[in-house]
Amino acid sequence: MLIKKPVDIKPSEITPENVFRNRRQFMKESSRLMLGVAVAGSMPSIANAQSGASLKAPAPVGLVRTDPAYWLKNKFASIKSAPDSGPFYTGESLTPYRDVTRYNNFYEFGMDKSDPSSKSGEFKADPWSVEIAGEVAKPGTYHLEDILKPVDLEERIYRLRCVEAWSMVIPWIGFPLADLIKQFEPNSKAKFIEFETLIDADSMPGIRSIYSIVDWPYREGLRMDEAMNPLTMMAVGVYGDYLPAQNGAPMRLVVPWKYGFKSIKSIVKINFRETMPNTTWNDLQSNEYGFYANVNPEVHHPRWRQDTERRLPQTLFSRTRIETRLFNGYADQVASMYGDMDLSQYF
Ligand SMILES: Nc1nc2c(c(=O)[nH]1)N[C@H]1C(S)=C(S)[C@@H](COP(=O)(O)O)O[C@H]1N2
Ligand SMILES: [Mo]
Repeated sequence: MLIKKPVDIKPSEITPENVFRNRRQFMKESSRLMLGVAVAGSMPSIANAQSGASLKAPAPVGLVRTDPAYWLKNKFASIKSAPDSGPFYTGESLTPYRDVTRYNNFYEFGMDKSDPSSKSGEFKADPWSVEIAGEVAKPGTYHLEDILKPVDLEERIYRLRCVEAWSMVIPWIGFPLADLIKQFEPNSKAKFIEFETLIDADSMPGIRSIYSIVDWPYREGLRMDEAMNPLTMMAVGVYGDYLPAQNGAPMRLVVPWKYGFKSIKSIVKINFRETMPNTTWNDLQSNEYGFYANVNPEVHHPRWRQDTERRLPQTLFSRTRIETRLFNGYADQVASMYGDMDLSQYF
């Protein structure tokens, strides 16, 4: 019937998660081991041994993804693992890889949750360049490899809360957006930052579709202080591997205290501006989707109450509905940025 026998599960469906879990287990064990060594008094070797441990993430076989360039592969050899406490860790069960990569919103590939994974086979994430424009000292079009050269990749586990009242817990790989911003030296007029997604009708069937409601490209934006907040991240991987097309390859934004639609995928342009940019969902329906889009259980969307959420995966046997928290549980990190704002007006 509907219940999957283990034999029906292809290795490609389970490998990334196994790799991820094994690596974390390995990290834990090796850091315990190293602690012993530290007590024995050989401190300098610890850092090396630990970064050596994170080299143990073998590339999963048969995974649906865009082909990684050699340079990105090299960067993935030295990822700092997620901590076991603090804001870059949630303590909740991870949403399985299957759901993270099969239940997606990425309208460029279609409007059904399964479209991004099933209709992105033509999408190519390499070569990839990003245009940097506006109020910066170093505008230009840069190859992604050059943008990523100076950054260190790390793993962070974040909640993702969609405005449709479902949520996931996802182990991302990436770096603070602030590390990207600093490279291009924004000037004092740069008060907002605007992002755009690739438009490629050939590889993105949602763009060709006559049912498409979006005025492409998909656009999003942040206030500069939000962009510089240490929680705001650019992701280039998930579950210890490269981002699959459906999750926004090769690079997407992750803003965990805001509704998922702010976390724009497959970014090709970053524009530093003095004025607040237009954003896709706000343009489409401004009474439903604000610019700020901070997760807020007290401000309801006309079609979805926002005080609870469905934590995925939902199965026949578990239909977990949990309470939604202000700023998606990240209030300690972000509430001070909105101190004097009426959040029901600026939703
Ligand atoms: N370019 C683009 N980015 C996008 C979207 C989209 O349709 N196009 N959907 C957004 C929405 S509504 C959500 S909930 C998240 C989902 O991210 P995920 O599929 O990686 O979970 O991506 C966001 N980023
Ligand atoms: Mo969403």
